[in-house]
Amino acid sequence: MTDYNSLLSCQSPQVTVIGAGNVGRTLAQRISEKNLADVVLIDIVEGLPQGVALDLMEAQGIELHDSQIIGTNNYEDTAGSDVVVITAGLARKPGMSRDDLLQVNAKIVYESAQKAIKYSPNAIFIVITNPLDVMTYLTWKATGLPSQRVMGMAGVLDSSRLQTFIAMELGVCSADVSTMVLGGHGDLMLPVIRYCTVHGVPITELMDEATIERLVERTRNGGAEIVKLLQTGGAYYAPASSASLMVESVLRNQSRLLPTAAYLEGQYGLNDIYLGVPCRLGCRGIEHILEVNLTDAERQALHVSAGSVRENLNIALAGVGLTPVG
Ligand code: TXD
Repeated sequence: MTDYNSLLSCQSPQVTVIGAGNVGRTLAQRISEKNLADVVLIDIVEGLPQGVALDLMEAQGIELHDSQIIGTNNYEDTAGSDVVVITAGLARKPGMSRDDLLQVNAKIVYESAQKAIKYSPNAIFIVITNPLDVMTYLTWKATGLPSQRVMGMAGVLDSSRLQTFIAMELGVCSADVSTMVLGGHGDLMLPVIRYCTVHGVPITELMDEATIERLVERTRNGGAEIVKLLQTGGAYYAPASSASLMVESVLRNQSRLLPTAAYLEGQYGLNDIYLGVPCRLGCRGIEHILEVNLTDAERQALHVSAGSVRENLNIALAGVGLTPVG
């Protein structure tokens, strides 16, 4: 007789979110409400992740999802996760740049990644903590995973911000606007205007140069604009949506082509660095890095952005006792 019980796997996918602050808790909400996975929310502050998880669970019957959400201060409870998202660290205060967070967050992220990999050796890691490209590299080092299994979220957010600004300027639906922002998640990020379209129509045919430049500047300052308005803390709704898109592409093996901080080994003429480039994301993590054609000026801008990431990377590596890269 067939043993039907043995055929059933009762295991839902599990995502650990490290850091139960604004981004982490909003991401837990997005993941659960989309029914993507069960969520383990972990934080260093006692009671915080437990309280947030309970609050989210108390909406389950209204939001009608099946995800279990638990909060904990103990890495043992994160065991067997399919995806680990790192949001732990300090957020920006008004007047602070992303790079000001470097030293403190380096230690937090490096140690969190080391603890998480112990209990979830098969996980794919998605890093959110700033400065993003540097923290993603540290996570790769800390976990010892193949680079395809470690990635950073920033390009989806930066592209989504530019998408929003173009849609607002033209009075069209954001869904019809397609944008591409590459490079580091900092003031030197590279919005590639030639690849931005409204339903296939290049935006250069719809807006003059000065308008495009204004929207590009607003994108570069997109995080700071919100920090200034909020006064305490930074953006978290759009960052959480961006991260949940990446989690979804991995868990559902969707092969979405998303700008992702990926480890480069010669692509775009860059080596041994994590930087934002278009990637196909699926169940194995980064399944392909797409090398789009860049003009000389765009390529140079990407390399300048990489140079600034590398400077911070070397400071961060030294801070956690690792050898700087060339
Ligand atoms: O595009 C992007 N990558 C980003 C990055 C977009 C938005 C925010 N970005 C960065 O994410 C931001 O600059 C911060 O570095 C992180 C988290 O931002 P968030 O707004 O969520 O910060 P909070 O609300 O201060 O939450 C951080 C939480 C808080 O609850 C701390 O107690 C916790 O992190 N924390 C820790 N958790 C676990 N383990 C350790 N060691 C730890 N230290 C702090």
